[in-house]
Amino acid sequence: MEKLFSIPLLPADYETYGALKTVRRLSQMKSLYADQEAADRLLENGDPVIYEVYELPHPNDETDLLVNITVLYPGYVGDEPYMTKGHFHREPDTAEAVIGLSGEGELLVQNREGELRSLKVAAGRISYAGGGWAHRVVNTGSENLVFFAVSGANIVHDYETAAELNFKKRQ
Ligand code: S6P
Ligand code: ZN
Repeated sequence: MEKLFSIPLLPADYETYGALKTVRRLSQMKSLYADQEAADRLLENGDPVIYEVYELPHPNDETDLLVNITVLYPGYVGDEPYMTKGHFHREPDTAEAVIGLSGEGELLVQNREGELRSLKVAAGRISYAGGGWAHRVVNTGSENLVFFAVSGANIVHDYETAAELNFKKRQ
């Protein structure tokens, strides 16, 4: 894909332009949920899709931007709503902006010291997490939560540190 484009900000249009689609199912992130028995019960009846990420196929040189759309489905594991895995950025630890396209939820952010904050995600609203803040989106509504996320394409996703903290308040 040429690095000059103007396309609709919709998953279907991203697919038309050859987006890479990553499907995240419960079995791939089960350990992140607090209620493991509830997760096991759900998995007995299949492996629900929690979210899908659409990434445009232009080469990600370090001067580019990642401009992904995520569709986060509504649902619960026990009493915990469906959520993304969540990650820190490293090399370099740069910011990310999340812009809601439809639905509603929250952007949980947590720094490496464990401080936890929550920012609203909704259509027409931008939520910004500066460097040093791991970010996870949670669908607190009853519809699909569709959001656009933009960050530098030079980041490395650090899922491990975010999973250790897991967006929980320190005891
Ligand atoms: C990438 C950006 C989003 C997420 C997506 C899924 O930097 O933050 O595209 O990748 O929302 O979240 P996660 O935590 O599974 O990558
Ligand atoms: Zn990110």
